[in-house]
Amino acid sequence: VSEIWCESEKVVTTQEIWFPRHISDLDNCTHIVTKFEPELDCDHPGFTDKEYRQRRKEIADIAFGFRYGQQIPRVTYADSEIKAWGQVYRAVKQLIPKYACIEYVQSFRLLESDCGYSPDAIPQLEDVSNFLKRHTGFQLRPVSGLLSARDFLASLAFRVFQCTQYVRHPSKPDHSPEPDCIHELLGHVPMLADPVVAQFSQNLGLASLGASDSDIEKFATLYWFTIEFGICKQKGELKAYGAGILSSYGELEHALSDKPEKRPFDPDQTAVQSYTDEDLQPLYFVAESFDDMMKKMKNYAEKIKRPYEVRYNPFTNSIIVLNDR
Ligand code: HBI
Ligand code: FE
Repeated sequence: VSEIWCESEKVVTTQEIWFPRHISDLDNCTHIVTKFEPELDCDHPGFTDKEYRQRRKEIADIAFGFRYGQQIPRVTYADSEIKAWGQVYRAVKQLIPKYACIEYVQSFRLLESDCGYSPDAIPQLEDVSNFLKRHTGFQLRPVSGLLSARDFLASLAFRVFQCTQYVRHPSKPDHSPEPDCIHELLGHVPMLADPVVAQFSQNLGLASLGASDSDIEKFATLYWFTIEFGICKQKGELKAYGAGILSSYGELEHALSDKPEKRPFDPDQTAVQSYTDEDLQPLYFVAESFDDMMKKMKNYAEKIKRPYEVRYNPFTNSIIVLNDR
C-alpha cells in the first residue's frame, strides 16, 4: 500500500502491485506457467520420452540457479540437439531474403559474422548476451520455461530478455509448444539486435510495470501479435518481423501466403483479439510500417491508467517512479 498525493492534496491510498525497481530484482521475476511443460502436457512431443524430459530438466536447472550478475553457464549440446538447430537454421536462412523484414536480414548477417551463428553449433547464451549488450544494451538471462506475462514483460523494461536454453523435441524440429532456444536465438535475438526494436521492447516493458491484471493481458496480446507474430509493410511488400514466424519455416511460408486472414494493426482491436498457440496462426495483424506500429503502441500505452509515470535510469539500471499524475 502506498501513499499518493492527488490534486486536492488529500492523501489517498492505493493497492500497489509490486514490480521490480532494479535489474537485480528480476531474480524475483521467475514465475513459470507450467501449461506446456513436457511432464504435464500430453500433446508435448516429449511427453512419453523420459530421456528428453530428464535433459530438459537438467538445462532448466541452470536457470533456477541463476542470479543477476553471474555469467550464463555454457551447455554442451548433444548431436541430436545440434541437428534440430541446423535443420531449422538452414531452412529459415533460405527463406529470409524473401520473407524477413530488413532489420532481421541485417542483424542475421551480423550474427553470422560477429557472433558465430552457423548451422553447425548452437550459440551459447553468454556469447549472444554479450553481443546484444554491445549492439543495443539488451542482455539475456536464462529462464526455465514459459514465464508469466507479467514477469516476462517486466524484464523487458530493463532490456533483459528471459531466454530458454533447452532444445525442442527432435521429432518435431519446426514446432515447439513451449519457447525453446531455437525460437529465441533465431526469432527474437536478431530483432533485439536492432536499436529500434530494442527501444520498442523496452517501452512495452515499462508500460507493463504495475499494470492491472487485465491490462497485462492486453499487453501480452499486443506482444503476441507484434513481437511474436507481427507482419509489416516494407517497400510495398509484406515482411515478417515476429519471432514466432521468423523461427519457423512452416510459419514463414504460411504467414506470408494468402491463406491466413490479415487485418490492419490497430492496438485497441488487436489487444482484445483472442489467439491460440497452435502450429500455424489463422490471423495476423499487418502494420503500415514499423514506425507506424510503434507510434500506435505508444498512444495506446499512454491511455492506460496508472497513478504514476515511470522512466528508466540506464546509469543505475533502475526504474524512476514519478508520482505526478
Ligand atoms: N516466456 N520464456 C518465455 N519466452 C517467451 O517468449 C514468453 C514467455 N512468457 C510470456 C510471453 N512470451 C508472451 O507470450 C507474452 O505473454 C508476454
Ligand atoms: Fe517468443
